[in-house]
Amino acid sequence: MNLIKFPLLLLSICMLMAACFSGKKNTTSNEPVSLKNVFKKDFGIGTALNTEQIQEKDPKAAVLIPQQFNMATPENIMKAEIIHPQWDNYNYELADKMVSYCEKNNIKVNGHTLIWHSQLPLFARRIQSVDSFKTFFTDHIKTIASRYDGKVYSWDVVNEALNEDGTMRKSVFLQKLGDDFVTEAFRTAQAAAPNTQLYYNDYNNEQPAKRAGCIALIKKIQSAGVRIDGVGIQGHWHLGRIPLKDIEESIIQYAALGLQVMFTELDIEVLPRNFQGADVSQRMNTTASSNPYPNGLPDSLQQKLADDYASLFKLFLKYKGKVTRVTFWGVNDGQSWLNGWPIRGRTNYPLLFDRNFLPKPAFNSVIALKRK
Ligand code: 9MR
Repeated sequence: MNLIKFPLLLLSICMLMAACFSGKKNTTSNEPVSLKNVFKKDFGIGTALNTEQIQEKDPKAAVLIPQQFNMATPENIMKAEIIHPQWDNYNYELADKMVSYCEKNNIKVNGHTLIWHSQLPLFARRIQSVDSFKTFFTDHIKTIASRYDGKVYSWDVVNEALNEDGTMRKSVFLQKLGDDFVTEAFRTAQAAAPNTQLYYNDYNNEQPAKRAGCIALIKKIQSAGVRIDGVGIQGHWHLGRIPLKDIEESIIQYAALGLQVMFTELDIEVLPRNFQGADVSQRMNTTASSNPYPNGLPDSLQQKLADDYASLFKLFLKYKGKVTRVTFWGVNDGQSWLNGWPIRGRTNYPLLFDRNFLPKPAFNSVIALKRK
């Protein structure tokens, strides 16, 4: 190679590498950097979808969702209260729309959720007789799981059946059906949806006591010869207090049961809160300091959030293969449930995209893990 051409060649290689590592654009096209592509070989990247997003009423979300995510969970519209409002009446409109929207955009749907004590329809809460409640329980699972078999990729068959100490929550299901109800839910789902992945989902089940209860529950299902394919750790955590050791231990222990491990409702609370978890019945009172950042998150906290997300994704990457999906609980900060819980009307910043759908430093820190 002659002396004139060599520096030119060197320059073009440098420019190509700079473009490649700039964190803004892919080199091969003008496509923005996308979570689902960057982590394609590692695990699925999901988001919760709300009604507006499913109906494509939100133009910016309509662009961002298929660009960034290859998996999605309906935030509310497949919960019993909405999909099964009366004994003999199922309302599939939004669930069908979700399925067709996701099919069109190559997004796998995780149905959420067949059996949960919360957001039950009024008629179900009023059922007195054990026999009628059993019929409701079985019909509900059979009808919905069979309708969507092959259309949704997976189901959270049972959600949040455990207390913090690992004992069974005294839900209406436990009271009416006894503590085999979880196994029975999976047995019924398995028969109705043989082509669908079946998961147990909970929050704080990375914590040792609750994890032990969760493992006992899973073993019980397995020893009854019933299929369970995965366990969801919701991942509603707090800034600066991500329980990385417990999360790592949980991935190892759950995977040792032969299950896929998923982080199913990931968000990081940056506002003051005096308890951990996601029990929707828990509330806090408004005080003068409960909404400290109505006009934007200070840079120092923005950075802390970026560091927390990077530590989490570093751990997820260490266990890729065992960790099969990471789902954020919402598309952008403005759409997060944490703006309204446990105190209404706060301005929260728990996700990777800001209120204008723009990537935050936390997005860049997560992407940067794959660019090292
Ligand atoms: O994000 C959901 C919010 O819009 C609902 O009002 C709330 C009430 O049921 O449920 C939220 O989602 C929950 C999920 O279904 C199960 N885990 C905890 C989530 C946050 O509360």
